[in-house]
Amino acid sequence: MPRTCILIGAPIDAGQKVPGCIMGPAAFRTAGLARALSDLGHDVQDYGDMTAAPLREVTSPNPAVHSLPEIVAWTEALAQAGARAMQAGMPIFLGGDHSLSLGSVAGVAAHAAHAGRPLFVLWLDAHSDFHTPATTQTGNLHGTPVAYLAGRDGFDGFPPFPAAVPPENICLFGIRSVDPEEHAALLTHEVEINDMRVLDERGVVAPLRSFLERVASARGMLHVSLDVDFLDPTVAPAVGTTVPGGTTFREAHLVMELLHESGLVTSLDLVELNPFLDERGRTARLMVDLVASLMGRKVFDRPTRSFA
Ligand code: 6HN
Ligand code: MN
Ligand code: MN
Ligand code: MN
Repeated sequence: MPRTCILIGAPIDAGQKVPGCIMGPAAFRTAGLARALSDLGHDVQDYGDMTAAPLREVTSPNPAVHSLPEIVAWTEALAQAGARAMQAGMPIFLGGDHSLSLGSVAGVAAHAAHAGRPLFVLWLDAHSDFHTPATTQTGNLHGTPVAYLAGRDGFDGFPPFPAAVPPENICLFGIRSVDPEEHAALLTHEVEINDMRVLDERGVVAPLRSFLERVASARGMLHVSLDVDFLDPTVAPAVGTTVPGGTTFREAHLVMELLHESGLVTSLDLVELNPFLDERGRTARLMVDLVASLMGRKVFDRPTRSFA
């Protein structure tokens, strides 16, 4: 089914310390994202790159935290843009580091609450991103969006999250790096955790299908947040936080193909691409190819589903 895809550039890099993510939106465009989508029959509207809201004076009790005013300003701007874009189609947020999801998911959650539909979040990442600004040791706020969308405390200065996503509606998929504070907090929240240990044993298909069945039976909306480091660094080197032992090229495509088959995805983040660390654009091109799989590109287009 043709969709209206709305590209929203979010050149934000203040959520971490490695320079380069700011070039992410340009790299996605250079790698042919819009063309890949329109070739699949989708209508593409590129809203261009956003800028942050005006900076306000905000401080954190945790001295490690840096760039708080910038991230709060981006969160406000992206939440507004996200909620508006949801009325017009399927927003695709082009990062930018993962702190952009503080805003993108806030906007999507506001829309879902307004529409009276439950929101589910699939987090494709090496990391759990479950710190709060109060618990982060690095002070890098790209490690916090899952805690924010789950409604955890510790986000003083941020706009209140519009409608907290129930932990059981959140699925962490592919994780293999969890800090002690995140681990402790995850033990008291019923987040669905498919870490690499689970994916090694069960593969990607069974755990993903069971999550998607829950989304479908709740008639939920589904936000997918794709961090480049979900992939193994051998296939996707262009990210500042590589962790070995990630998903393979084919596993990642299979995840995308299953998501397409489900017809459930209503919004998407593409985050953490650092073009300065890339090798002749291969990571940017792989990310675009993954989006194409998510939006319906197939090796062979079978008339009926044959893997049910
Ligand atoms: N990401 N847990 C580490 C930290 O600095 O808090 C890494 C965060 C990575 C963030 O995946 O977007
Ligand atoms: Mn992340
Ligand atoms: Mn990550
Ligand atoms: Mn940490």
